[in-house]
Amino acid sequence: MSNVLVFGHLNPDNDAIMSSVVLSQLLNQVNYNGDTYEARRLGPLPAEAEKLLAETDTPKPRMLNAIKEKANPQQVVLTDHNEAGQSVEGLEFAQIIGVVDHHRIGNFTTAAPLHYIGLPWGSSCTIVAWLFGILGQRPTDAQAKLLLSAMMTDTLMLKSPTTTEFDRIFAAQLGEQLGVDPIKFGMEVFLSRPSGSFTPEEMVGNDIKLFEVGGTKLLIGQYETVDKSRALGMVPEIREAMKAYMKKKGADGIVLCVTDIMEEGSQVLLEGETAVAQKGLGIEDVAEGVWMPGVLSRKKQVAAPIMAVK
Ligand SMILES: [Mn+2]
Repeated sequence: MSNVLVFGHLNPDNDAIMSSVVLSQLLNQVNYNGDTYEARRLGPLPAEAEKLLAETDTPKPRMLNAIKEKANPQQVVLTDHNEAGQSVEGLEFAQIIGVVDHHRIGNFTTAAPLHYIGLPWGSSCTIVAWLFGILGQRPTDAQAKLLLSAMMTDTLMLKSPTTTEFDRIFAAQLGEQLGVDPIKFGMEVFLSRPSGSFTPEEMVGNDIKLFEVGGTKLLIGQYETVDKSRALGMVPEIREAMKAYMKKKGADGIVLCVTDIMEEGSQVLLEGETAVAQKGLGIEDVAEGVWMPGVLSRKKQVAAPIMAVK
């Protein structure tokens, strides 16, 4: 019997946290493989996650800083990511026994067979909700609440183009169980974020991922807000924070999407070596950034077209 660590990506968002927390609970509930499962996190808890965990009396996952080389490698399950560049330091020393994810597959290899559940649905928590049925379980109300919250934040209340029929079906089911309207509930979750107090550094580093594209290291960040005007009043400071973050991470370029959930679009700022991003997005590096209407999904509308540049 081993203790398997279950965790989402670096700079965790609500989906990374809730998918690891609820999946580890589910696997413990069914005594999967006779192992125990412990949720961990690779960064600070987002404000909404902290609030939801407290409301449901769910223990906060402990921080995981690095994995060390051991004779018996640490077994892990990755949720909401699969790329080493977005994962824990020392992942190469771990044995990845499972992945539950809704992202592209980077250069992913393992030595042994594994559980790999990759579905292009709107959130990793939708996949976890589906796994409850597969394993003959029904989520508790607390689990339903945690799952639904992340399904709503990851799909921007089912408005993002990443939203699928399955997200709608499971959101309706969980909403019915909880007696809430999923969209209204999602709105409350969004409004529990302290958006008014974000500093430029937090806007840049809050939700950012590293991608390798054509030999260059490109950071792509997203800051979601219900009112972009405050953020856009601080563009020079945000640009300074972008440069500093890029330097700290040793990246060549950085893209930041300031996504306005209400106006349904993103203001895109570029710093450093971003020729590939400019080509992929069909935009230029303009001082105040470029407004891209309808762009809500980093994965589908920002990262994918950049990755597709030849
Ligand atoms: Mn996700």
